[in-house]
Amino acid sequence: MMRYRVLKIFVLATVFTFSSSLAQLPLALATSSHSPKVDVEIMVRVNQKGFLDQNGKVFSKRNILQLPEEKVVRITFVFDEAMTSLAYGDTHQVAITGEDWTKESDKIWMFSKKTSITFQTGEEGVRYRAYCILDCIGMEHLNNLIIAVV
Ligand SMILES: [Cu+2]
Repeated sequence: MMRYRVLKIFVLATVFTFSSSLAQLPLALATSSHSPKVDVEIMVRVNQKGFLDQNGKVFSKRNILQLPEEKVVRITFVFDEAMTSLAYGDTHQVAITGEDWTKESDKIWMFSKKTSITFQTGEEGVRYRAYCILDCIGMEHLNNLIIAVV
C-alpha cells in the first residue's frame, strides 16, 4: 500500500512537470521574439495632478522629460491616484504623438496599474507629446507632457 502511494505521487509529479514545461515553452518563445532590445526604461506616474517623475515631481515646461537620441525607449505609465481620492476609480489611457505617428497605451486603473509604450527616439531637438485620451478627473493636467530628445 505504502509503495503504491509513493509510485502514484511519482507519476503525478512527472505529469505535472511535463505539462508545466509544455505550458512554459510557447510563452518563452513569445517573449523572446516580441520584445525588441530596449535601451532606456523610464517610469512616469499618472494621476489627476498630471504626469509625474519618479520623485513625484510634476512634469511641466520647466521639468521636461528628456530622452537620449536614437535609442529604443520604453516609457511605463503607472496609475498613481491616491486611494483617498475620487479619482481612484478613474481610468487613464495615454497616447504619444511623434512627427508622423501616434502610439496608444493600454488603459490603466486600480486593478491594472501599468502600461508601456516603446518607440525609437529621433535626433536631438525632436519633441514628442504624451496625453491622456480619456475623459478623466484631472484631464486638463494630462494633456501635454512634453518629451524632448536632448
Ligand atoms: Cu486620464
